[in-house]
Amino acid sequence: MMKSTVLLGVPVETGASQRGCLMGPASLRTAGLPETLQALGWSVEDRGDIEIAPQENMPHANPAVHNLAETRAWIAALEPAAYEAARDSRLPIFMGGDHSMSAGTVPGIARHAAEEGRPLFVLWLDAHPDLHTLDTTESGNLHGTPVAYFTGQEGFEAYPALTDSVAPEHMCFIGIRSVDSAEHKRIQRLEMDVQDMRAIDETGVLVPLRAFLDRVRGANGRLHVSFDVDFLDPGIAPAVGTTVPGGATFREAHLIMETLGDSGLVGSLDLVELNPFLDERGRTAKLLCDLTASLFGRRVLDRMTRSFG
Ligand code: 4U7
Ligand code: MN
Ligand code: MN
Ligand code: MN
Repeated sequence: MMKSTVLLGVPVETGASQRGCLMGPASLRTAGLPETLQALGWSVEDRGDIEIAPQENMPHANPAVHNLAETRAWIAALEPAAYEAARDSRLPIFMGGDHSMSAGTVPGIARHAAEEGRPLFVLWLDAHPDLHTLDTTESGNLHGTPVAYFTGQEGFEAYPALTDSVAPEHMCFIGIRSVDSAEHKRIQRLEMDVQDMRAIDETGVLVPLRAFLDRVRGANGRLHVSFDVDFLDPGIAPAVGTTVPGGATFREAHLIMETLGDSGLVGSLDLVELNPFLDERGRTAKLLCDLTASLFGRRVLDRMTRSFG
């Protein structure tokens, strides 16, 4: 288990407005993700890409909602695959694919955490909180719904029944800069730990990150990190359909990943929303690969840390 990872490709794009995320897993492999992790001393088992069967159209009371049957099928396929990947390795990576996939990966990880008797915490690195329900989404793009679903909110009768949810107080969002009004109300009602970009400007990334990691450690929790490419500033990461200006810088993002790696608390990772059709000479895929390397222990100079092992 020590320094072992499972890679799972999730070529889903039906949750996003633009096509292209389907190519995300291939782009991450082409950028050298498996070899990068091996060079850092990790054993890597690539389980290939998950597939779903073609789906019949499934209507919803909210007429904006589309690709509901596909999303439902992805969640059903991903929950057990994520559970098994967490059971079989120290730190599995789910290579997306749009963010609707986290509605499957996080519940699967939550089931494994429950079996270990540990609470699951989730760090959501994203420009958006993805807190819509099927009733509140205006775009109908289901990559905007995973957090509301896996924290057990109402309005998901059309998604598979949740076995294990994540407590809203076990969430931390960093990088937020695009929030719809229904999401804003939900954040306030659930009193979630949401660090917007203004907070990052004011304190830097380490103040809220360390406070969150202390909470995870104090609860003997297990941490899942969900990394949406639009967390990053579009100037360094153009390969995403939902760019929002004013995102995390190169060093802010690496510092987060390095600090997460040093903590030894991370048990699973989503890399989502990479749209290679929009990339420039593979630079976003390579950046994601390097950020993952920082989480998996790549350092400029060694330091005394807990880390892996
Ligand atoms: B992503 C949005 F309106 N909130 O619902 C929506 F701003 O996974 C965006 O974070 C959702 O990229 C973005 O469509 C989902 C929009
Ligand atoms: Mn385990
Ligand atoms: Mn997202
Ligand atoms: Mn986003």
